Amino acid sequence: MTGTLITVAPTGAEVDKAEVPALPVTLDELVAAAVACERAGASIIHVHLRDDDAKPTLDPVRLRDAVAALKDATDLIVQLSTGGSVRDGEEARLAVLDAEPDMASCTMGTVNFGDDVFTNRWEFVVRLHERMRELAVVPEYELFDLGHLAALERLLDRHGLPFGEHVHVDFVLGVPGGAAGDASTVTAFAEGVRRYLPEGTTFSATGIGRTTLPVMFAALAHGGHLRVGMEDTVSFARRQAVTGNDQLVARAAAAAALAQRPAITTVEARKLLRMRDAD
Ligand code: KMH
Ligand code: ZN
Repeated sequence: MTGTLITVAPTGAEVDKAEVPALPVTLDELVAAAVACERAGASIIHVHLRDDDAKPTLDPVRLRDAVAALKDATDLIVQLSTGGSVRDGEEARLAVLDAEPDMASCTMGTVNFGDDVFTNRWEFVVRLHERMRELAVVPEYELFDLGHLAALERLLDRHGLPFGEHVHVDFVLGVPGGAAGDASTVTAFAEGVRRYLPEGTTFSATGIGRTTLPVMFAALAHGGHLRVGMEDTVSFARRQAVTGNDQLVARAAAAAALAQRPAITTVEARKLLRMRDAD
């Protein structure tokens, strides 16, 4: 068993800056958060951008600028979200890949998302998977429901392995409309990975809102990796707001160290995920 890969998802598309002033939304805030999170133990940053009004955007120039700025200031693996917000269209989401990130997310199916629907048609998932391979971008397959495991098995069976031939998935648990964020659900997903996905598949897990801690501890117990960040939770403890993304990363790193699987470095993470610049 390896150490723990920690991904930080600092911003997301849903949290309102006006309600959560600590949310990083400008490029300067994003880079400052990234630097602090790398210091605290993160090796991947999962990026959503905001516009000048702090609303979600997939603007191609902003995406390129963000990739460059993050690479300039940190050694973090830059993973762009192709999920965007529930209002983004397929072409704009696919065009995210043109910003040449190291990694990108690829959600394995449509899921109810609170009062909205996060749409991921099969044909669109296939296009994302194939375009990422063409561009040597490593996917992180996002699983919001158990059925997404079977969808990923089908994708790999029909369309082949991703770039690098290593499969990495992330369980996104506790979304209202998706799989629950509790220990037994993490167990079901971890067993599903072993049953349906290629040997050596790695997984991380994140729990939305108050499911953060049970999901974190269960993922560590199953030898999994961790994703944390203000995309997923803005509350550190009961009646205690998160002060910054690095606070969540530091807590995840401390839990990983207690589990005898300390946070791995960005160099180790690149090797684990078979990235194009792993050596
Ligand atoms: N914002 C959600 C609708 C991803 O980044 O790939 C989708 C999401 C998943 O956050
Ligand atoms: Zn996201």
